[in-house]
Amino acid sequence: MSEEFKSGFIAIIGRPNVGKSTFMNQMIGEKIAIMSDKAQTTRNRVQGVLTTDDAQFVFIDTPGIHKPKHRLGDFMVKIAEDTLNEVDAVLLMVNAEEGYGKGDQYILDRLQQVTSPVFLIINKTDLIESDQLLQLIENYKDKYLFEAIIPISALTGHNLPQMQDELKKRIPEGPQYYPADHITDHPERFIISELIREKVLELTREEIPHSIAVAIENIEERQSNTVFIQAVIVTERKSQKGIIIGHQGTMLKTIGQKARKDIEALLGSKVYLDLWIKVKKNWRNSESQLHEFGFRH
Ligand code: GDP
Ligand code: MG
Ligand code: K
Repeated sequence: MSEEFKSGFIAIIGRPNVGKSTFMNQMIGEKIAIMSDKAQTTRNRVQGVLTTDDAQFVFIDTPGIHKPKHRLGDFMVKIAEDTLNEVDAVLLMVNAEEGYGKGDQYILDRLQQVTSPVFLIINKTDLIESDQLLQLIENYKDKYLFEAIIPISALTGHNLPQMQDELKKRIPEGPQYYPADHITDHPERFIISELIREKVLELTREEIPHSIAVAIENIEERQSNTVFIQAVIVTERKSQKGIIIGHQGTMLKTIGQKARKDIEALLGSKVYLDLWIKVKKNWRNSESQLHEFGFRH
């Protein structure tokens, strides 16, 4: 690996049908198309990984930035915002044909809280005239301080290489996070771990510091509508482990039950949650362990 290898996490947001999946397919190639059926459902957001000779782009389809509709809504919006602050770039995709709409304002308002650079990607430019495009760019310029405004056509591939160059300029030097042939993963991992962490903090009150982490070790669909999840709660001290387990395991059981209910609501399917606890001293100081615990996504 050369010294200038660059890598970054890039969140893609935008209303349904603006062309996010088409864009991913174009960027990552036909391999990810296998996932496209599943990508239509909320429970399998595609995360695509594009690896070139000198860069790795990890694309995350961030759920929950839209106006919350259900019980989990506020939490999801919070997670989405947290995620957007942790990534190296955010791509807000809009449909060139639709122009600027009310839904966009909600998203732009939320994005005001976001510290990562935000690119406006105007997609479907093959459907409009160039003077319309210029007008659209002018409109959006006034609404938000975008890092750049990039018109593309995900369908024809127009301007995609230029866009990739732009992105590469903005992502930091970094390691190759995933093997070159790794193209997708379960992006709900992070939300699931946060749901479990939330329950631990809620139920143990002040006794457990925020220094705990939750690692999702495995997510697997066993039968058609049951998801098997193996997760580990990581604490820094043995005494904390005792508190989380509780008297005869009652605390851990309650944490598991409550988390499972929320995860079932999130995924829209039955969940079997296998919850473990590990003590790992000073895990917070180790970069590789942070990565292992999913703090990068
Ligand atoms: P998503 O919901 O944001 O993932 O949107 P999709 O990728 O599923 O695209 C929605 C529709 O828009 C599909 O019919 C695509 O073929 C179409 N589409 C996507 N990108 C373009 C584009 O650049 N030009 C045109 N004309 N159609 C596009
Ligand atoms: Mg899609
Ligand atoms: K991944």
